[in-house]
Amino acid sequence: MDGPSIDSLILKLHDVNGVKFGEYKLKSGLLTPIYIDLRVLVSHPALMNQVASLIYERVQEEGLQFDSVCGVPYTALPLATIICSQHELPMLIRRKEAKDYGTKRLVEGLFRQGDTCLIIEDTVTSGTSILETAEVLYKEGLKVTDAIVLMDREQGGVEMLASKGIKLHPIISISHLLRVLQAAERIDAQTAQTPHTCCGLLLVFSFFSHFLFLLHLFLLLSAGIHPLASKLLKIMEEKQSNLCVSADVTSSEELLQLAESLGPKICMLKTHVDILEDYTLAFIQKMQALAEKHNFLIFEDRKFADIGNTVKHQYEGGLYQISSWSHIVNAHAVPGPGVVKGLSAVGKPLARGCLLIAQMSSQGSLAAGEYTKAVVQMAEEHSDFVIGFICGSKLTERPEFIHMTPGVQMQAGGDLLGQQYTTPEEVIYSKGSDVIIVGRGILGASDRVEAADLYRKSGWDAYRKRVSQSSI
Ligand code: S5P
Repeated sequence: MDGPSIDSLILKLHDVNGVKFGEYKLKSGLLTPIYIDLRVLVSHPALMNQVASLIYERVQEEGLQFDSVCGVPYTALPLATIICSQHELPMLIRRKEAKDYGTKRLVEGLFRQGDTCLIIEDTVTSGTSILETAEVLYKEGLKVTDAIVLMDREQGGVEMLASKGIKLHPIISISHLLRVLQAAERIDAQTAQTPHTCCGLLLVFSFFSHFLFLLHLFLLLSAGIHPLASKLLKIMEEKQSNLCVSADVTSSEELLQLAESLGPKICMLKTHVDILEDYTLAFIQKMQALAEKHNFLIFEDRKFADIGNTVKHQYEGGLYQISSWSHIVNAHAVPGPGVVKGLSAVGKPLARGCLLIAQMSSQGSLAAGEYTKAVVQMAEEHSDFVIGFICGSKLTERPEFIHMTPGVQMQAGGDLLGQQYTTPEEVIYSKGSDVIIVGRGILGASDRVEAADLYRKSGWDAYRKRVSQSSI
């Protein structure tokens, strides 16, 4: 593949607004200096063909051997389709949503156990989306050794995927893209020097005064943490939110309304699907679409607490099929490590994560002292699936664990059934937790969106203050 064709492609991508500069406003309201959006390709068929050809050329140059091709949904799907159609290669489609009819397969297309599948992606930041697709393919018995990406934002994707056994072949690096655009006088030297190789955080935050804070998050992201934990940190940073709303309502319509209206304010939505009076898989698909639209994770607060074999069924099957849609679940450690092993057998191949309940917010909770210490040890021994804790305060300095705290309201106090409340400032700044979980503090407000924003701001200010002061 020659340099000139890549350089001309870069200019064309810029022409069609696939690459944007300036004070570009993200959905969250934050400003970002470089925005890459290759979804525009579908409106420019000639460009789409050019990109597809470049990808295929790279496949040939590398001499890659594979049995089928899978595009990461959705932007890379049409690219994979064109390549497979033009070169008569078998394709696989990875489903993103749980399907409530037919075969319930997560991968469509014919394949044999042990087949190798090549992954195609449009843009890579940390590599998480490629890994998520690979994990689904692994679960079906496929192998993934290589992935090709058009645009590499140079934020650790190559390294992260290499550590998981996947060789990433980028076609355009963001530094090259900036050089080409500067040479063509599309951007000035200052924009071309925008920091882009350190981490996405520096890209997204245009305020450098919080350098310590950014560096801290960057170190966390590069510490080889679970992809889901790193995804959560990135969502937090993009949306400036460490707020998880506990959507404890009993109608699915109200839950969807909450997800739609509070979605932009939160990093995570916590559900108790077993309190819904009208649960259906159609509802959960709408919920997944809202999680995608507003960029938040779903956490089903199922509190598994049985032997491994039972929790495996509870997680995967039954009415709720929790593993098919919930990014995160939680579990009590009372049964011993078997509970994590059972859940992990189902959740790990789907790139899901689990929180262990190390402390509880309710009065008289027995989850304390030596028990809590044993829970932390259990988490450390299963850090490939356990991403953190439900707890009241920071339990370990190991950066890969996320601490999430329920029992949060603007005023300390409690309810009549033993719930105890602490303020966001106390939980995040003083106790060192990372995420506040708020239910009735928001659900009981006359304006839920306004209340959510108050909690978001309070929690985030406390987080930034704490992280900025911590020694790195
Ligand atoms: O110790 C805990 C653990 C959890 S997950 N204490 C809790 O309150 N929770 C959950 O957090 C609880 O099940 C509820 O869904 C939410 C708190 O709701 P709130 O209305 O009291 O904020």
